[in-house]
Amino acid sequence: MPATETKSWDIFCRVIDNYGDIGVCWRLARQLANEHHQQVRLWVDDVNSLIRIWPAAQDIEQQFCAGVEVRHWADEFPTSIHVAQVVIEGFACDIPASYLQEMAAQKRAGHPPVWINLEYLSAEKWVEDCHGMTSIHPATGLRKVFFFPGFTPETGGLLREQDLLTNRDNVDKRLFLEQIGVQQKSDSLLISLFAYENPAIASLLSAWINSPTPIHCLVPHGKILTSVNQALGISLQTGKQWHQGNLFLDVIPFLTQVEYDRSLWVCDINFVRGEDSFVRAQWAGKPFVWHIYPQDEQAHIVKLDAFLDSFLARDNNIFADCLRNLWHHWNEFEDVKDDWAKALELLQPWQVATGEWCEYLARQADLAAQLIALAHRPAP
Ligand code: TRH
Repeated sequence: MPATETKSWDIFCRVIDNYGDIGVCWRLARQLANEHHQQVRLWVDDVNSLIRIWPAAQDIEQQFCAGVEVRHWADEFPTSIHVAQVVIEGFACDIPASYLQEMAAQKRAGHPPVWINLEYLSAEKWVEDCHGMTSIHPATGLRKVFFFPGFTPETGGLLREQDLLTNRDNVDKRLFLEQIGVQQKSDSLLISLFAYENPAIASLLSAWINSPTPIHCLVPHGKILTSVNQALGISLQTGKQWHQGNLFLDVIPFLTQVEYDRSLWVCDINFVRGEDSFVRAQWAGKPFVWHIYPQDEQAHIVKLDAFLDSFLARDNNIFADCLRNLWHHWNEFEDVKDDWAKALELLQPWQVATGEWCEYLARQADLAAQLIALAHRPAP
């Protein structure tokens, strides 16, 4: 990769809930700093959510971590902050008024920052039309670019580090599982289970208990564990194991973001949610089931279908109906026992399709590279 001029970047991240907002911003910050040698400052309003996915971070106002300057974004924004050359609003969060004033001052001085709104991920068609659109801020005249991640070359792409696929292919499964304290049951299908609370888990667990193939499920501490406990009438905690019929459950600790990726690489099937884990499951290249972030008025179901349409349109997927049913029923809290049984019968074509989908995505420019290109493009 040709050397890129180093620019200063400010990334602003408001944590709405869970770990996806910080998950995406943190990956991006690390990649810009470490792979593209950019000078990156990440402003996050909830440092504890960062610590959850990156325990080396500390609950302090200012620190350097993994090559990134991390600042706590408090209500009172410091006045003495120099505006970066590139400013990213994570998921349409509003940057502080005083910072915006400084940006306007930079514009008046003849060097306005590149101002980018990094949007949420969606496979809907309109994303291609809106990606790269700009608007002029009425009060300051600053130009803002709307950057949409996505699954086609007409979008901003997906976060993908340069060595991601090589690291994935070289992972030492036995060693990694040992490191996280898991001993895989022999001949079992290894499944990672990350999802929101979901009553449909009762039917899935029942299918797994009665499965012809042994199922070894890794479930992290969190929302879906609550549903698992409710469904089974138990109270499993981190580090505990549970076994019934052909199901072996391991409650594993919440992993670092790097370890979490590895867990997806070594599992045979991954249940994921939200945005960031959903993308990482696609890079794992293994069959996955998506619990999409629920939105008002069922907007998320439109997004779910948009993704399924793209994913399933690529070739003659004999498992298309089966996958649609499984994903829909999982997201609509319905019984998934029969869907699961069919999906297992079609595991081989499912594996082929996820592998090919990953290759298709990997041929596209990645999100950080596209941001770099945007940041270095001469101003219009
Ligand atoms: O946590 P999520 O549900 O996050 C979000 C937020 O809810 C957000 O508001 C919403 O807009 C968005 O979804 C769509 O799911 P996500 O995006 O997968 O983020 C989880 C992060 O946690 C991801 O970076 C992976 C990381 N993670 C770990 O680091 N260790 C773990 O053990 C696990 C299970 C996840």
